[in-house]
Amino acid sequence: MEFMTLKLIFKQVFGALILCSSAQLMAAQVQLTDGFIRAMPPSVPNSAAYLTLKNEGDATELVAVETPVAREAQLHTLIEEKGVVKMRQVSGFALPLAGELALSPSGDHIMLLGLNRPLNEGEHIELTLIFADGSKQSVQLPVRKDDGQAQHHHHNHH
Ligand SMILES: [Cu+2]
Repeated sequence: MEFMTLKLIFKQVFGALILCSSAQLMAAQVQLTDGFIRAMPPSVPNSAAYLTLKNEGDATELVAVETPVAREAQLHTLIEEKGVVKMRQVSGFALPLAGELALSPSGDHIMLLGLNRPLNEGEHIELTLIFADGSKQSVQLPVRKDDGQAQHHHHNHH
């Protein structure tokens, strides 16, 4: 009798655990904590997006990005070759388990190629992030001048 009760409890706990993990799979596990798209002069057809994503789920990878404002969005990294810094396309950016992915002007970034129109400072642009498991998530990023410049400006006292 006691054994049967234990077995029943175990079954219920186990069932609850399975429910939990499948519910987690459905929920958004990646959160945007920061990001912007670099404002460029109207004559420049390309720009770049930078963002910080917090991953609250299993390890995954950002494998593609789509946006209505550009012909193509590529994942780029910066590499140094013979003292020259170059951009190189990569197949994905890793999002470690319970970790963070940070894109910045000094490193990995999302390259926006062939802008349909000039992006105005202050407007918000939609990016669709596509992950290795095929899941998608939309984020809105503001258009603004480079972060470094903004910080520099902040320290400029009148
Ligand atoms: Cu690039």
